[in-house]
Amino acid sequence: MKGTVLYEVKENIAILTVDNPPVNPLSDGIRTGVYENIIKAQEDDSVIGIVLTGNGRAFIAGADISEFGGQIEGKTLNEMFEKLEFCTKPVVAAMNGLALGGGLETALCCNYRIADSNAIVGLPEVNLGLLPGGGGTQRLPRLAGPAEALKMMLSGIHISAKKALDMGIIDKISENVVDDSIEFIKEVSKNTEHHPKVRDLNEKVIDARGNDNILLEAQAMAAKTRKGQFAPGQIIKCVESAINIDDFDEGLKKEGEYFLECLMHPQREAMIHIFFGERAASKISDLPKETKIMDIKKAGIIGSGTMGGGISMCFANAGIPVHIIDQDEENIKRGLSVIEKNYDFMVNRGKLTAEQKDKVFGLISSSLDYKDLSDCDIVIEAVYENLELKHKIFKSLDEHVKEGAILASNTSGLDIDSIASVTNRPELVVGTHFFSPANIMRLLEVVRGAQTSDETLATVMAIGKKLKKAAVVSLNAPGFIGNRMLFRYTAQANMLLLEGALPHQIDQALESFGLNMGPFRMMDLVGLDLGWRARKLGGKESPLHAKIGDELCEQDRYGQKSSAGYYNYSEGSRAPNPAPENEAIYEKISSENGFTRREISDEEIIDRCTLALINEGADILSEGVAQRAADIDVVYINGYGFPIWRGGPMHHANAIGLDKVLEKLNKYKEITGNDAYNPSELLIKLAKNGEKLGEAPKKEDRKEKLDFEMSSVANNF
Ligand code: 3H9
Repeated sequence: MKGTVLYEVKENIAILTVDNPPVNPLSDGIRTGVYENIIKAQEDDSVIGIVLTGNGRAFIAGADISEFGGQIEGKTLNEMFEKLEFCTKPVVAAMNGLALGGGLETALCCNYRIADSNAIVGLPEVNLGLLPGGGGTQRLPRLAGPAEALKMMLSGIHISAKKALDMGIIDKISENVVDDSIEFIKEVSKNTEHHPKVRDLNEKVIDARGNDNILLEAQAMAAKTRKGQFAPGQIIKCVESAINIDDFDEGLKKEGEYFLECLMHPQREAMIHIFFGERAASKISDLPKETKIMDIKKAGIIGSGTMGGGISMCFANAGIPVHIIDQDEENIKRGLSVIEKNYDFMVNRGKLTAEQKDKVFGLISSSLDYKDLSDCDIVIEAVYENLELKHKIFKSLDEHVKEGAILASNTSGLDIDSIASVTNRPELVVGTHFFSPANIMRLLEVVRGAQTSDETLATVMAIGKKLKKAAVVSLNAPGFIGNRMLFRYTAQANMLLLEGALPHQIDQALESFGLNMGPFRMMDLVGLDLGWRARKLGGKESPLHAKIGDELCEQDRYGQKSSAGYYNYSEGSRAPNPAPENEAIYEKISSENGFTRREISDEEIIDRCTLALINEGADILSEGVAQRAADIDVVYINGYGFPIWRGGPMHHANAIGLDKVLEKLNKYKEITGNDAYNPSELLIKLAKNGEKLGEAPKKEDRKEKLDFEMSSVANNF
């Protein structure tokens, strides 16, 4: 069994300590341990009460997520909760640290809750496609009121001990939870034999009866923030039961039924795949465990534009001083004022206090001189995509930045080895591809060059964790992981347009599949002119899939920036309006290129665009550019708006079945003749063996990596 519960008696109080490092989840050994030790304490006549606490930094981080979907051993959570709640002696939860999910639910089954001032509580099950199925949906509304409880459960937010006290979730804050809990039991035991149970506190739920607004507001919140997800609706139904059903156990029973539906739902598996996928992504298989991690005390950023500013905020938010360099004073002034506006916005929304803002903003300095970067431990270049310019910058950085410091590029697809080659420290050069807006987007692609050292890579991954990013390693290959997939995906969206579908139909189909934003809205946002200008400059003909976009650019339709692209935009608005005037262009380009426009179903649109992602993802994996399929999923969910509840494109492929994926690829190859649907060899092999997309093949079995010189992907960045 996993985990143990330590037992000791101090001053006639039994102290049960949950020990299951690093964060004390409720694995079988813990459930059984708590259950048996409660019986032991009850049977010991000298014991007058029980303190339940955790070892290390957590009280209890929740149910053991790795057990979901498998066979459960030992006592069940419900048996443990019942033992706690109906214990004949008073039980205090001494919440020494994190109390999340089943951890908070454990505390809610105790008579009293005393928390350390640094403790964090929350019911984040929704992030795993689940609901708080250990009584949380019935007990939290009884303490915090249904409206606040719903907000907590639908957002999955972590809240501080201070806030939990204000909300009535805990009874007291203490700097010494175990000793204070012992004293507390001794004191209350003198005055009463009746110790409160949360299940009996009905006032707040009864007050909410008949108030439809509470549930309506929750539904609106779920629709806005959790589009397409199954668990939020189940949570709301549970709270509705808590409000309307008199019998607490009947409410618990309903919760159990709704929980089971979540547990069996494919979204649960998809979301837990991402939970473990994000953690696995930080583990690099060929890095020795003892790899040294450098101390990063100060960072430098080249460029004060949108990316440079956002990256600077990430470092400052993590408490790391950061120095920005730009080539002219005006740029810096503008960049700093954008950063300050972003912080002011956070203050206005109550996400930061004015003092906190002064502190983080105070960590950002700036100047025009590369010499001012001499004491930085890492410098990240964030200027526009031009290899020559990057060469010039890295030569200068190599000259001015101290020996041993890391030099990183924020390039979204240029050759890191080429950038490293102009320095005398290629082992310290690495790609750090942040996504815009960098202070908000979680994805960080870490690009490992041919000479990037183990220490450099391990250090940058550690920085990623410190900056609260989902960091994923990519080998140095055109478009890395995300943009290479995006390129294949948008190319297919464009082919569908050429063949007869319209932008709004394609966008709507993919948005109904769960994408945050359809491809044409996205292309309008990014600007259609970037690729067009690059092709014009290079004297290159437009590839087939870019012909319509390039023609729109010829007519000054660059996307949102010119208020016209695939859609029309009114002044100052980002809302897309139909552009019927484009239809003549679509028809002309289609016929010029030999296409007879046809009706295309939503199913074909979704299939073809997702297959393009899956097929390219499989190639990326077979080249070892990504370490494992889950890394690709983490990239596409955190950087490109793929729905988390589908678990990412690779998980989606595994869920459909790789034999089905192959069948569809072959079908669309036949219909369109398009090479994008030539199935990846890896897919063919895995489907044949009845296997799934997982780890990248061993080095000797890998396909040759895509070449920067030859690749059509590289020519588009
Ligand atoms: C639940 O409670 C359902 C109930 O309502 C009852 C239903 C009947 N289980 O994230 P880290 C592992 S659902 C198993 O790197 P941090 C994690 O995989 C649960 N393992 O550290 C990692 O392993 P490894 C509700 C878990 O400091 C290691 O611990 N609870 C669990 O950045 C360290 O994790 C949640 O959703 C777990 N519950 O963050 C909380 N939690 O070293 C989920 C962690 O092998 N957990 N591990 O890679 C978290 O949000 C973060 O892990 C936490 C720590 C904030 C706790």
